[in-house]
Amino acid sequence: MNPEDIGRRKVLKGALGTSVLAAGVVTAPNLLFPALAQGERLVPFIDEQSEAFTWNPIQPNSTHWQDTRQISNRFTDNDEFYLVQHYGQPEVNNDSWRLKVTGMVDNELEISLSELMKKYIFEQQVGFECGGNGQRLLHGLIGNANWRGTSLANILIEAGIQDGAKEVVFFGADTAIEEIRGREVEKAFARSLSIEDAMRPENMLAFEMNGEPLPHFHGKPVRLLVPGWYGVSNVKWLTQIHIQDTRYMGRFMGRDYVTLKRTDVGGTERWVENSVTTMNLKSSIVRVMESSGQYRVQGFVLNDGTPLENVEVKIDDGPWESANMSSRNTKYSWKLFSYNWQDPSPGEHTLISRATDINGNVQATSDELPEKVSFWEDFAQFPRRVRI
Ligand SMILES: Nc1nc2c(c(=O)[nH]1)N[C@H]1C(S)=C(S)[C@@H](COP(=O)(O)O)O[C@H]1N2
Ligand SMILES: [Mo]
Repeated sequence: MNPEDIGRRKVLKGALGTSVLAAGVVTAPNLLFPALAQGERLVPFIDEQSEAFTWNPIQPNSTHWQDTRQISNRFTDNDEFYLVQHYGQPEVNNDSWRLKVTGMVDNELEISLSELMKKYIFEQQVGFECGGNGQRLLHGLIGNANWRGTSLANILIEAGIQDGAKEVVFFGADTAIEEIRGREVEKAFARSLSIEDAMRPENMLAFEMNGEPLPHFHGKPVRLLVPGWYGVSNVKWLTQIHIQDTRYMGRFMGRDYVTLKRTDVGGTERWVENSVTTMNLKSSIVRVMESSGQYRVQGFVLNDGTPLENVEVKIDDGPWESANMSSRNTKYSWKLFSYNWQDPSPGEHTLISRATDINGNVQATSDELPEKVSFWEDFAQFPRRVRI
């Protein structure tokens, strides 16, 4: 599918949205991010990143990023939601698929898909980004969806975690030959959580995405969702949950998705490595719309679920001004915002946004962030340029 087709489909979606609105199902706040209406136009960004930006159609086994300038809806379509997979996209048969729960439990479990779909079901809106998302992709490794699935905590309670257990490891069906210290070994994609993190009630074994069975590329039939954490935690094609009394080591916990920062450690400056876990507070402007001389600046916020105090937008050297938040935002969704830009003067302008949470954390500029050499966790304020 080429970008023009996507554009056309968006318009179609917009038209459908309007008829739903006419039926009174959707309330006004959804209009914060409508698809392009008649007479509306996207004001092009003129910053370096935007000019270098390319958008590729979805291909099997490859990374896909959204064109964030097209974000027009609370939910990302399943076939636009970004894709990252390190070991390809394994074929998993729904009928023969089993989820095994093994290790330090009173009852080891082996659950079929139809059994799983009858247990402790709930739905929630969750948005997330890859820990490797960044300004170079205009933050396109991102998406927001409504998920339906089973409570992880309840499965773990059913299995009965034994005393002394420390860690819960989640294995995917996807494997690859990795060379580790000179030896070639077969490894499955895996991530782990402490028992405490694993027992959070919002953790979900998801089997539906936006009302459809979980698509193949997104981890069919079941994936883990750890709301508020970077995408790498959300193990796709999940087949085994193993409980153990030692820390799990592996490429995606200990080698990749590890940030390296220079920070103060009890009074001593040290280089610290941290496995990517909860999402840092981040906002970004994604598009500027113009209609009959009225300008609107739109963007998103992602974080670990801490409620926000506000999101502000600054134009050139002007003051920080509050943006409007969509009332449809939920604790773990992406949070869409919109700012009415009054009477911009002709010429070039710099637009920037920053989010503040209720604990007083303010999204930093890149200069204010501690020295960081890894590209993981790119959450600095992101200045954008437009010409009016
Ligand atoms: N089994 C498996 N799960 C995985 C991965 C993977 O390579 N294999 N990649 C992770 C990473 S790094 C990200 S960012 C998210 C992406 O999820 P999505 O492709 O559904 O957007 O899946 C995570 N889950
Ligand atoms: Mo990722």
